[in-house]
Amino acid sequence: MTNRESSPGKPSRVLVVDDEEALRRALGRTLSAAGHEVVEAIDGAQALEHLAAGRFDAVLTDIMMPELDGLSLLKGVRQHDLDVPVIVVTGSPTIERAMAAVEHGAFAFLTKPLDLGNVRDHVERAVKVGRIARAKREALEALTGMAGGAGDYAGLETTFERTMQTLWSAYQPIVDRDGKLYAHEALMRSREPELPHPGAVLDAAERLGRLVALGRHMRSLSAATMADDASGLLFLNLHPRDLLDDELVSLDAPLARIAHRVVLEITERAALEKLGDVKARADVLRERGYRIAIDDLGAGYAGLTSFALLEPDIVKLDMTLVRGIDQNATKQKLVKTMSSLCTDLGMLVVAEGVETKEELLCVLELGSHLVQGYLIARPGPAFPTIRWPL
Ligand code: G
Ligand code: MN
Repeated sequence: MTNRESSPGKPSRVLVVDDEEALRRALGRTLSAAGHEVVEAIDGAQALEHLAAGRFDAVLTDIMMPELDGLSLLKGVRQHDLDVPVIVVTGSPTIERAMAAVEHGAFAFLTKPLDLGNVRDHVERAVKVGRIARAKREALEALTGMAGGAGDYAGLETTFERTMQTLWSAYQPIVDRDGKLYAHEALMRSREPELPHPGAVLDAAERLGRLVALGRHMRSLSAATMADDASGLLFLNLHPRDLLDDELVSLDAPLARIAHRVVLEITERAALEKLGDVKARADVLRERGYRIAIDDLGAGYAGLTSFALLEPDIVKLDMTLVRGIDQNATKQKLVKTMSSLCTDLGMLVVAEGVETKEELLCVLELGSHLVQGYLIARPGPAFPTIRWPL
């Protein structure tokens, strides 16, 4: 194990996979010059042999290759190593390819002609992120004493299947300025000790290429609950990958019948622009009757791509903006500006993660239309009781 372990001091090993010799060599030279130890492979099959023989810190692979192509390689890589970042290169970008790459956990998706400096920067980042992921897993394994643990593909698959059987939806009320119920947000919850948090479940689904199945399962659970409740409004979290699932826009989908009572939340944390024609998808969803919300607004993304792409009906302010807002002038200014801009644009603003009465008074004063948080109700089985402290 020790000789295969990567530590920050060692040169990083990068596997470059491309059937085009001139390009492969040029990439190899660039990356060697940047201090990486480069191993070249002429196709996916050869790459898998290298991966079986030793650990890499990053893989850079072409998509179109004879024998085993880049996407099959991406799937194969995950059976050997759940952490190594894979950068996928393509000559002809299509939404389908980008989708498949995302689904199988590609770290980045680059289009030819390649700018070698840009490739070098991506590899640099990939190596760092991969090392963080590995260190995190090693720490987790040491702490939980799970040899292999979630690092073992077959084991992870079994755990994930078990998790799917016990997943349930908690609901958290979203209320208006008078404390009256406006909607419930459905939140994924797991009873599986090895994947106890929604983040862990999503992470496993992503590694296993099961995001689509997970999204469908959660939507059907919520659809069943909401069908019993004749008029309630449902907020539902989508993974960006769900946006590209045809089942989501299908008229036969479990949720389709109550689409006019559903607000789909799409997180601003994701790089949506990578996902192809998100705008067209959002338009189809709106045609079906769904409304769209941007989730976690202000959680670190500076740009406003998500606004332009999604034209949301509702905006949810990230709880990092809400926490302690009564004590923080910068947060107050930001929330005030966002609330008034959104109001002008006809969008409703939800302040998430309200925990204290002071925070509640403050976000209402600054113009939030709706509020959600532990102060009002913790997420729980359908449906928790609302406490309104004002
Ligand atoms: O990404 P999204 O905004 O959908 O995540 C909501 C998460 O935040 C849920 O897991 C929910 O349990 C949690 N949450 C909801 N209200 C509060 C709150 O008032 N405080 C904190 N810390 N977490 C909250
Ligand atoms: Mn949410």
